[in-house]
Amino acid sequence: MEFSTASADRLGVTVRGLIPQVATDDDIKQLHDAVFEHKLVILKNQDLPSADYLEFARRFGDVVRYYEPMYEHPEHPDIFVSSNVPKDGKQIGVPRTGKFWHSDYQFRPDPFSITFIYPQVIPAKNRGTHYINMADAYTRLPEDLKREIEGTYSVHSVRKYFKIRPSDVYRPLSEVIREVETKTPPHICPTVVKHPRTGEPVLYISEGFTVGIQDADGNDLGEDLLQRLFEATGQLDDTCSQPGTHLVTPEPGDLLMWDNRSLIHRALHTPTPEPTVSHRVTVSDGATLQPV
Ligand code: AKG
Repeated sequence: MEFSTASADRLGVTVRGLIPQVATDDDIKQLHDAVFEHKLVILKNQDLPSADYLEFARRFGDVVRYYEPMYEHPEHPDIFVSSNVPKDGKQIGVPRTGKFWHSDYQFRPDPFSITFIYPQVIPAKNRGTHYINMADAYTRLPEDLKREIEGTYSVHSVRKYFKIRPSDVYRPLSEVIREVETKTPPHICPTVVKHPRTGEPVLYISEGFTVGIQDADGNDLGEDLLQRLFEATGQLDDTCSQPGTHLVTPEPGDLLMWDNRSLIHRALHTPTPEPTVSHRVTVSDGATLQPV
């Protein structure tokens, strides 16, 4: 296995020469450490059948199946499919997923430790994913804003980006909203968490899933504070060009794995109808998020 780190303004580390099916425990440990050190690892030249992909991911934690079945791979339900390519005239998975800043499962108390993405069909133009390292973003916050959020808690919910399912057609919206709020109630987490592996403080908020901020007694601190945090971290910049925002454009054969508790991401979807398919697997290490 050969690791090469990107230049200072790029995110992550590239790994060549790994054959996941024969990876040793030491290989897995090195990769696991690299995910937490560099936040993003890109495994090059992969050609993995889905069953082997799942086996590989399982070596990093418990594979967690996404809670909404419409995203499932038809033969491997633990794989979440983002696709705009129908198979035999049928939609597989969900098109245009993740086109907003978020960390996967941030709206739940048990966010994934690592997200794996294995692109299957890559569009020629406008492809890739933007990332922000929220541990770095925290260190860049102005001191007065850091002080303002000390000891606060953020409220996360899926409600802004929950996708209407085919089975919701003809249902009253109020009923769907009630179901979303019951099944995935808003959850409250320290605004700055201590990363369970690295110990780093991470500003744990995203424009997609964070819907409120409150003090330790549960008093709402207002939308303005949240907007200032999104602004300061580059999440309101639709050009995604603020320092600290990184675009990663995969090549065929790339398998990406990243630290889902440090990075927030936002998919770049092509506005033209180019085919795109990717397979996502998520794992959990069971850690809960604690304040710094
Ligand atoms: C998540 O819930 O973790 C997602 O990534 C949702 C993506 C989407 O539905 O667009």
